[in-house]
Amino acid sequence: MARYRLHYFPESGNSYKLALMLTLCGQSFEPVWTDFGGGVTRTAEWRQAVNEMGEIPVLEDGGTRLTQTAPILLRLSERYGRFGGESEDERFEVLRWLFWDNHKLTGYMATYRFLRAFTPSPDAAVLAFLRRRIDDYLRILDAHLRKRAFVAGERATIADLSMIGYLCFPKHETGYDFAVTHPAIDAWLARIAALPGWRAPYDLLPGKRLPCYV
Ligand SMILES: N[C@@H](CCC(=O)N[C@@H](CS)C(=O)NCC(=O)O)C(=O)O
Repeated sequence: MARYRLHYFPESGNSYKLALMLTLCGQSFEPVWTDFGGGVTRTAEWRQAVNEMGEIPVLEDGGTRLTQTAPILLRLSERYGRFGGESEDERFEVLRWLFWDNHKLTGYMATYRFLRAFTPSPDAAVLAFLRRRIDDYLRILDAHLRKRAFVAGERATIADLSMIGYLCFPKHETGYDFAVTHPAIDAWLARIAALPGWRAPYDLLPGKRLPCYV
């Protein structure tokens, strides 16, 4: 049996963060496709048996179920000695951006993309509100990346692997064409895609997809 089992659905950028980290660390995992669109993560049974927080992804590590991508990325980084901060300042920087990503970039981008692409008639005012927030975050990130190759300096870290989670999906889903609007983000995504072993989200996360409305 595989050491790692990843409960995921293909459109989940949070799942992609873990799938990519494991892959870049040379680890395989058993993919456990989950019927997120069918509402399984909202059921009391699933929450009791798999994740009390009602969220995907869940990473089974041996017999232990782990949730929340940021601490999981930290654990894997320590375990494999890859993509961590090397100095105290770099470790602080990694944490600083992981928190920002969870609260701001991923938090809003995941919600925006899901509403925009995977729900049949999203509320235009809600979409506009979310987009204004994301535009601000992307401006912040683009400015940050104009001065350095990766988020915490000149090497890729788990902060990068977390922050790209929702930015690597096709542009018709995200509604952003970074090559046109955010050149520093676009160049950074290309640097990440050049890491040995990198794979795109839908290559790493196979299986039945949600209906896409855009
Ligand atoms: N902070 C969590 C976020 C996980 C998350 O929001 N996952 C989404 C799917 S990608 C989810 O399950 N959402 C269900 C909900 O918000 O009700 C993490 O990093 O693992």
